[in-house]
Amino acid sequence: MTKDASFRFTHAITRRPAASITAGLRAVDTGTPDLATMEGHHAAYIATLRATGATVIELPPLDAYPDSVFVEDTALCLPQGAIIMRPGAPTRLGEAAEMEPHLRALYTTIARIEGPGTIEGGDILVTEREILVGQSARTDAAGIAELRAIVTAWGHALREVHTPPGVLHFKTDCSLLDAETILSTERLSASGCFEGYTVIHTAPGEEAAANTIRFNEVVLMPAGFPGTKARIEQAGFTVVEIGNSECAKLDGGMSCLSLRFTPS
Ligand code: CIR
Repeated sequence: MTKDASFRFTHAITRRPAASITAGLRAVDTGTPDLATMEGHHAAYIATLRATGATVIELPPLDAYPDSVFVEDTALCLPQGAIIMRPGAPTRLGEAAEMEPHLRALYTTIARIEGPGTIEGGDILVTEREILVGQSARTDAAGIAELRAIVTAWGHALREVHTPPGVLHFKTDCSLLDAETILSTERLSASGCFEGYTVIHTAPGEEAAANTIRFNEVVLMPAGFPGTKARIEQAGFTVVEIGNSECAKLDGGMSCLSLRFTPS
């Protein structure tokens, strides 16, 4: 890939949360998300992306899809083109088709996971040297095989890894900080999947801080994890904290809320 293409981007796509967010999927019920609070957090997230100089597209709410604020799961955006995913959650399958026209408007090359396998963007970590994909309750072997055929033809190496049991997505537990550095929970890195990278671990008891995004000069991380924040800052990164209390009730975090890319 072009240098730093895994964390420097000209564009992002987001979608405003819908009133139906109260019906969003969750592994464990820890309370109903509050729409107004989530909208405030979402606005701060978008403002932070924009402050880096990027163009941020805000799509309107989609009431028919309670989880549609989590746009990351609908597509994988690479320098060569965008790939429309096939979400494994039946209530989310239609979200991918909703995203496709917006990517077609920006990219000349669009591919699609046709099925029957399933794959969600939350299970895919793109680094400077490879694409890591974790099987999970949402992403299966057939979905990964289809993705592999597409990205291999575009010159990428795809490596299959494992999402820890009980964790929604591979990236629930990790994120890319720069070309060499990954933030990870200890339970995920213990599998050995990040050999050859520099790993910064989330602080004890702060596993929920693992899902951050590096976007141009900043790292956006969920607010309220001082130990992990200090570790990231000590490594020289500029951190912006974003409220995530409402998305967290639906197992969502920083990466889920945007597609980040440089169209080609
Ligand atoms: C779901 O279960 O699909 C949503 N409630 C959360 C999706 C989070 N997406 C992501 O981590 N990429």
